[in-house]
Amino acid sequence: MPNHLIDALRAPGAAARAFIETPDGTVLTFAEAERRTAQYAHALVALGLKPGDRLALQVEKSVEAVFVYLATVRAGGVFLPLNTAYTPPEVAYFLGDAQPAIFVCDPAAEVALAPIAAAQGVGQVVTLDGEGQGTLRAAADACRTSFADVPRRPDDLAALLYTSGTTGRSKGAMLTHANLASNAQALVEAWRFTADDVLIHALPIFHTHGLFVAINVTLAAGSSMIFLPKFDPELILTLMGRASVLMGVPTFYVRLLKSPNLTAEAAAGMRLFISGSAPLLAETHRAWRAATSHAILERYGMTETGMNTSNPYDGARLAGTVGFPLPGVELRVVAPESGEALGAGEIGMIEVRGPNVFQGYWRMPEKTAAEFHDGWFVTGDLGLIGPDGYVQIVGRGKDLVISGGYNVYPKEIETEIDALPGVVESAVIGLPHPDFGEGVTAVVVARPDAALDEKSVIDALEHRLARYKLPKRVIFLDDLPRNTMGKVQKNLLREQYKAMFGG
Ligand code: MCA
Ligand code: AMP
Repeated sequence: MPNHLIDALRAPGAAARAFIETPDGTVLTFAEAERRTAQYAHALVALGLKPGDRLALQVEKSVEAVFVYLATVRAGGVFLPLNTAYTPPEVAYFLGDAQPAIFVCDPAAEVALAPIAAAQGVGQVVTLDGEGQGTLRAAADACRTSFADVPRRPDDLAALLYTSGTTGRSKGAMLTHANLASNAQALVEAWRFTADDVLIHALPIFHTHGLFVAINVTLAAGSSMIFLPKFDPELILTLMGRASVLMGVPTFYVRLLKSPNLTAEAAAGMRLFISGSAPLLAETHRAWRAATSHAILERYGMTETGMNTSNPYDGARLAGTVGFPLPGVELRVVAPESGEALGAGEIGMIEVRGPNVFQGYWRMPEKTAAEFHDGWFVTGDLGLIGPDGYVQIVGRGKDLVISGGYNVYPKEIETEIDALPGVVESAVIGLPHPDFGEGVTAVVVARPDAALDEKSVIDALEHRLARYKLPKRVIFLDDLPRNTMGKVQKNLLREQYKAMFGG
């Protein structure tokens, strides 16, 4: 029996070609990647990884971290990447919930995280730093360069990606080999990836966008990528001359537009600019087209589903829309109350179905059941299908802020703020932000005798929450606006403070 995902990602005839290049000029071929991932797979098996075991990883972006992802899948394991911004209390929750057999962390964080991992029952803690060095690397270097992939069926798990919820703690989305393989193949087809493509990879690799969309598509098409440690607009502009595709969140395009070096000439050799993870403003789409003559291709996805829709490669890429369902994916819009499918132009809840849709939330059958409706996954996004078939997202049914492409769930922040001495209650909202799209903002009701100000609230949250989740502003009010049912009217707060960031 084959290893379903690995086989789908092995592009025929690619062995001798470049797979991944780093800014220092190092180039590794597909054949070298095959050998390196074999070494890591042996090292992971020696550390005790068995088929179905989770491997959690919180490390800086590096080529070696990509190899650990692929090696985990080759060894039959389930890959669980964690945002490098997560604080130790956040990491403790993920390790306790997912119970990985192995946890890979930065050597600099080992002293702080190893006891946390041990307390959560994690058997092995190994290290890898941003340069690709550490105890896991040393173990892999000593291993053989060929590995017989552990057989895995299409419905076996390949990855567990945590996504926060509007209530309670984060949930692990269970993604199978078939989920990831089918989405990679659909995107190769939709975006016309070939062996000639060179992708500029500047996204983090702990989320669906940078990990599965970018890396799996590159592998499946036998393309290559220039792998940057982080987003750097000027470096990207110089690389455009020898690349063909850029994938980014809207903040990438907003920041690139600020550079005087963004010209039609600089972008002339590029084939495709893709945006996703958050809404791209129509004005950004227009400004990009005016500056470069390229129409950004916007697509729509989720951790639970991978990519659902995409603007067309050929044909009009319409600003303010996310295009059409990808091959094999079905999308409908239903009335939130009755659940009945709506006609063209009517706004309702977006639901999706297809081989891309996950298997449910890790060890949360009730939460899983609540998110499905007649076999369709309820996205929590509000939208419509236009008469021409283009899907538009018009809002969110879920209480979610998306800041620079990172999701922030207000409930999580409100729980931390409400626990602070002197706080009566709080409401966290997203306000238009010129750089991040939405800026996290906390509205706080404090007791009259409380010595609280903006700085003391933010300082108190600092070691509990990842920094991108911290409120950029804190507003104090005597009361929160409520409707007759007693529900906080966040829409009124968003309206009142909409100019807070000048966005
Ligand atoms: C960094 N900071 C942020 C954010 N990023 N604050 C709010 N929102 C953010 N997104 C803060 C840091 O905490 C720090 O604050 C300060 O900004 C500078 O940090 P630095 O690391 O230098 O930031 P940066 O390099 O400028 O990062 C901005 C960024 C980055 C490049 C836009 O956030 C990014 O790469 N975002 C991509 C996220 C992504 O890949 N999303 C895909 C999810 P302080 O100074 O206080 O410490 S997958 C998904 O959504 C679905 C499936 C889909 O459809 O793709
Ligand atoms: P995640 O938690 O990373 O899975 O976030 C998925 C959410 O990001 C979706 O449910 C949407 O709300 C949002 N999203 C992703 N792509 C787009 C897009 N192109 N336009 C608007 N929202 C998007």
